[in-house]
Amino acid sequence: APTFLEGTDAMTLTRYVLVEQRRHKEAQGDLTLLLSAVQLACKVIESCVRRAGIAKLYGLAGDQNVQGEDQKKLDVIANDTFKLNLIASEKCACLVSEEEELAILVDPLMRGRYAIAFDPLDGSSNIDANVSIGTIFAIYHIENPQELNSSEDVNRYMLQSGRSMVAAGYAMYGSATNLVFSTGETVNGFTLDPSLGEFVLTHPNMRCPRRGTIYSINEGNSRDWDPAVREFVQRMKFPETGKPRSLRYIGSMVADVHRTLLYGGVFMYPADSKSKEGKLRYLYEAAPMAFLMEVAGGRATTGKEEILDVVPRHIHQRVPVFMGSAEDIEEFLEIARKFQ
Ligand code: AHM
Ligand code: MG
Repeated sequence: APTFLEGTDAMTLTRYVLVEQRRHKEAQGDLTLLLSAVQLACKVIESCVRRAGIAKLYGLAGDQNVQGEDQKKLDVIANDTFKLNLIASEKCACLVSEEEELAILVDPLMRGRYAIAFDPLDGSSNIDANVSIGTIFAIYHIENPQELNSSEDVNRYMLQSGRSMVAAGYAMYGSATNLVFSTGETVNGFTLDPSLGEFVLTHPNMRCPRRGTIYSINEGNSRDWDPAVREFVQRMKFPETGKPRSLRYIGSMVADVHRTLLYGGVFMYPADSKSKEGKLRYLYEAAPMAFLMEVAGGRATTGKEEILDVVPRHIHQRVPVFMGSAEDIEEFLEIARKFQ
C-alpha cells in the first residue's frame, strides 16, 4: 500500500470489540456499547488533560471529595464526563465513582444490565506537573437491574469480590494515551493515534514477565512499614544473589501498574501503622488492576489473600496492594508468612 495509507487498516478498539462480540454467540452487544461509551469518555478526558495548561484547567476546584481530599478541576471534569457518557449509553444500572460518596442509581428508563466502578482521574497529585495520570474502571454484570431501588441497594450489590468482574481496564494519559482492557481471556493494549482519534491495537496479549528487576513503593512511608515489607524491600536492595533491583515510583497507580505489566517487577502500596488498610481503594483501583494483572499471568495480593477474593465492606474501602511478576510476589509472600 502507498505509505500514506500505512496503518490506516489497523485493528482499532471499536473493531476489536465488535469482532469479540461476534465470537461470543450469546452476546447481545450491550458490553460493546458500554465499552464504546467508556472509550469516548476516555478520549474526552484525554483531550481535556492535553489542553489543561492552555485552557486553565489546572489547580483546585474548591471542593473536597468523599475521602476528604481536595478536588482538582480535572478530577471534577473527568468524573462528570464518565458519568454522562455511561448513563447515556443506557447500559448501566449503577455507577460507583471515587469522587462520589454514594453509588449512583440510573433512572429505570435508562437502565442497562451492567454496574461500573471507576476512578475518573487517578494520580491527582501528578496532574499539575504533567506527569502520567489515568482512568480506571471495573465492570460487573447485574442479573436483575430493576430490583435496585435505592442507593443503599446499590451499595449492598457492589459489595462482592472482584472475581465476579466481567471486564476491567484503564486509560493512561502519558507521553502517549493507552487504553488497556480485558474481558478475562487476554489483556490487550491500544494506543490512541491522535491523527485518527482512534485507539489502535499496539500491545496484543500483554503478559507480565515472571520475574522483574524493579520494585515500586513510596519509600517515604518506610518509618511506618511492618517488618515483612521492610525485609522484602531490604532484599530488593541487598539481594543474596544477583544485582540489586531498580526503584521506580511515579505515584500514579495507572502508570506504575502499566510499567509493571510491561517490564515486570512489583508495585506495592502496603498498609502501615498510620494507614491500617493501606491507601488504594478496592472497587475502582485495586480490584480492576488485580483482574488485569491475573489475566496477564501476574499476581495481586493483600499479603493475606488474593486481591480478587476480598469482599469489600463498603464501596470506598481501601486494601493493601502488592502486585506484579508471579515469582516476585511469591518471594514477598514467603516473607509475609514468616511474620503472620
Ligand atoms: P488518587 O486517587 O487521589 O489520585 O490517589 C491514588 C494514588 C495512586 O494513583 C497512587 O498509586 C497513590 O495514590 C500514590 O500515593 P502516595 O502519594 O501516597 O505515594
Ligand atoms: Mg485514585
